[in-house]
Amino acid sequence: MSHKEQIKQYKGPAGGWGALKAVTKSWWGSENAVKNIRTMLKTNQNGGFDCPGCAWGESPESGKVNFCENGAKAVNWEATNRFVDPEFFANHSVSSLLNQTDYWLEYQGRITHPMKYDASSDHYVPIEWNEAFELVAKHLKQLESPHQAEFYTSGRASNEAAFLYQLFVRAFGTNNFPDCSNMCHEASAIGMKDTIGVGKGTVIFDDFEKADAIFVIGQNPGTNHPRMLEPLREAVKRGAQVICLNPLKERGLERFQNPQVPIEMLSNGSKPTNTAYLRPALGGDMAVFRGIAKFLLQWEREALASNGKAVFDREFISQHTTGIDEYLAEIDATSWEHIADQSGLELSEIEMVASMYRRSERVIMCWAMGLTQHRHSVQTIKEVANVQMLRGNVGKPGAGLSPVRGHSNVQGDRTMGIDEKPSAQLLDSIERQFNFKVPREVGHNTVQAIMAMEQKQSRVFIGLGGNFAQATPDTERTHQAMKNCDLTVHISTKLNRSHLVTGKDALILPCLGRTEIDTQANGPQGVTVEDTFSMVHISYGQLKPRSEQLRSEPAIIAGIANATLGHHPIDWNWVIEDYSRIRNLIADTIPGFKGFNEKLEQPGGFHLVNPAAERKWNTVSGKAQFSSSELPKQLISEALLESGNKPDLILQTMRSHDQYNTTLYGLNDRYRGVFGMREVLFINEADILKLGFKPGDKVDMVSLWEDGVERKVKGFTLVAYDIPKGQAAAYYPETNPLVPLDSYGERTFTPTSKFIAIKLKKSTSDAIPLSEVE
Ligand SMILES: Nc1nc2c(c(=O)[nH]1)N[C@H]1C(S)=C(S)[C@@H](COP(=O)(O)OP(=O)(O)OC[C@H]3O[C@@H](n4cnc5c(=O)[nH]c(N)nc54)[C@H](O)[C@@H]3O)O[C@H]1N2
Ligand SMILES: Nc1nc2c(c(=O)[nH]1)N[C@H]1C(S)=C(S)[C@@H](COP(=O)(O)OP(=O)(O)OC[C@H]3O[C@@H](n4cnc5c(=O)[nH]c(N)nc54)[C@H](O)[C@@H]3O)O[C@H]1N2
Ligand SMILES: [Mo]
Repeated sequence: MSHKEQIKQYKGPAGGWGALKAVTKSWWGSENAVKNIRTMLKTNQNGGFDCPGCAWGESPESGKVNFCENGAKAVNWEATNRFVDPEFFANHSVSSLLNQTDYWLEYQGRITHPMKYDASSDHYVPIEWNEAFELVAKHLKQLESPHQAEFYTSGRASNEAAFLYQLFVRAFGTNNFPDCSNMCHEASAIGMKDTIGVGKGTVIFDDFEKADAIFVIGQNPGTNHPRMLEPLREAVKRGAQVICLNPLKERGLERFQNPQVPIEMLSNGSKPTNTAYLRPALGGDMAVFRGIAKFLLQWEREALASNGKAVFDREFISQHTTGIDEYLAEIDATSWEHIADQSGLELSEIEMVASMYRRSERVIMCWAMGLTQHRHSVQTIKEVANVQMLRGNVGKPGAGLSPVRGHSNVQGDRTMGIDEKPSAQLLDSIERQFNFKVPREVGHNTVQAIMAMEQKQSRVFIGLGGNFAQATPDTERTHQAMKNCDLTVHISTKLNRSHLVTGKDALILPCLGRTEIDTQANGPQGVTVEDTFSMVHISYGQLKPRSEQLRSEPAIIAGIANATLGHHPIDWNWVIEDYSRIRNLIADTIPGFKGFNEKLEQPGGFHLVNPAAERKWNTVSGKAQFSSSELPKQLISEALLESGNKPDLILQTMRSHDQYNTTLYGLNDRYRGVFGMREVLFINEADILKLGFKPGDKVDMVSLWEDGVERKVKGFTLVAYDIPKGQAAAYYPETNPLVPLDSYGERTFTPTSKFIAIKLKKSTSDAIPLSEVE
């Protein structure tokens, strides 16, 4: 396969014919096409299979087949016929594999056998499952303290796998649960818990059909949650307002259609008039929402003075909330100048959005990484919640807060207890249920885990899925931290760079993917997941496993647990014979899961009750809490400002249309018009000229940070793009070496992947040649 590098503007719609064409192409490119199509047809249907793509949910009533281009890609990618078997590893040393691109590594196919790293030959060699489990047990038991091991989870793990994993790890003695959520929606969980008492979204699918306005903030659903385009399109069609806040003109968000209807477009212009697309500064959203609140307050005062119609929902505020006076004082204390300056918008634009918001009785606010990967993300999300509470837009039909989750079960994993700072309630419940003393110390999150490995305090790393080495910030430093370990273990489906950044010992434990039939002693097993609307449903794999050697995630966890702890606190091998036994344990331990196995029989699964959606507030005061945080004085770190080292640009790192996080399906980003390459930097044409370059030039990027360490990536092509001046955008994970490990969100420890101060230099290297696949 060769790749032609090309930049051309995308003119078509999103989610329509172009999308289907891309899927069809990937189907016919796959040797498994017929089987995959069969799998696709069962995707997301009742009693069928949960798409491993994203966490977007479906209406349980619809029962219709709904899949999207990227779900199709995810399924095809897993169902490939290509193998990474012992012979592959015999032919390729680890050092030689390290020279390949991430794209090449994953493209090699499914890992078929458990493998152990042999340092003397620098090759992975096959190992028997039981020996692998014994090796993990040996390392874990050698540690001076259970807190010297890190147990990572990526959000694709099922509820059953996650529950067993956390039980094993806590029985082992630690809460060291770094997880992908730490890099993702951590701020949403913290901000919402503080304000409305629960860290999950308050809306369900049906609310989208009832909303008068839907905000899409810092999110690119055309690529990352394509099934969300459908309810957005429906909303515009029935006259609801759709308001997007995104510095990039995302074509996939601006234009969407399905094959049956003509192009629709989100615009500020003439037609249709019920949409708006505003482009704030990176990190400017808190200021935008403070501005909306300031307009609402002004109008509320005018209404009070003239006996006009209230703007605030005064009844909601007085019955359900505390802290309004402090909050209003904080709004008054924030100057219009500060708001305009930090938001990157004109006040007239904020006024327009505020009036659209005011016009609507029922408003949903959706957001994703554009809000959560900043230093002040918690405050930003609280400000979004504040604005919603001013008009009672929480806990009523068609309204609410909707952090749109990423991985298909990232929300469920937290519900199951994958949490480095678990609630006392959860720990008490585990202690009661399983009769052992659970660790009460707060464990490590992702950034802390890296730091602990860096300092050689933590010596064992186990990853349940994911690609820790590439998804995390400060790549060079993180890789060194992993190499410091005595043992690294990855439970994975496909080869990735994390497998090549080995500890002294290293294991790859290959597992079944969600597309595959999982047969245990009592027959085929299903696993459950929780979507972004807190719907829990069961999923059965449909395809024959790629290799007889593969084990399920629960079986691998049980194997490790059994070798390490024996029958403590449960008989691990017995529970995995039939996953309904695991679900019975969940039912007895986790709130909301009573009668778990029975509830799953309902078509579409069941909804986990969200108290805030019923206006019950799980906060200290028992009320929803307005929070009055000051706008940050400036967005750039103070130390950097003082150093006088002025950045050329602020960079955000994001996803292309052809990737799933660190998994690259291809080198195209259709909606953004980039083909055959990923080392590109989107930048305003005026900035290109101002910095003395021309479009198409190759540059190196250096990030600026307080520690003065030079972090650099090389050979990026400048692409003139419709992006506000002073900003730039590039793909993750290629740019992760630029994100300093200690540049993270306040309270969240989420790397600030959407706000990196950079300087450009004329490239010192020719662009790295794109690796030819095969
Ligand atoms: N196909 C596909 N689907 C996926 C994934 C994937 O990689 N591929 N990943 C999954 C995961 S784990 C996640 S978390 C989600 C991620 O879903 P998204 O959050 O949509 O992912 P990003 O590509 O990071 O896009 C961030 C968007 O926010 C905008 N943005 C950046 N900074 C700011 C800001 O400061 N303010 C505002 N208002 N906007 C900003 C960017 O321009 C971009 O449009 O998608 C999930 N679904
Ligand atoms: N710069 C920057 N960094 C970021 C982000 C960003 O926007 N910018 N986004 C962050 C976000 S939101 C997230 S969620 C993280 C993602 O971090 P991770 O979840 O760690 O990364 P993924 O790329 O999703 O993991 C892909 C790997 O998972 C394995 N895998 C796939 N399916 C399965 C399965 O069914 N079971 C098992 N056991 N393994 C499987 C495969 O081996 C594959 O290589 O990255 C974060 N990092
Ligand atoms: Mo994510």
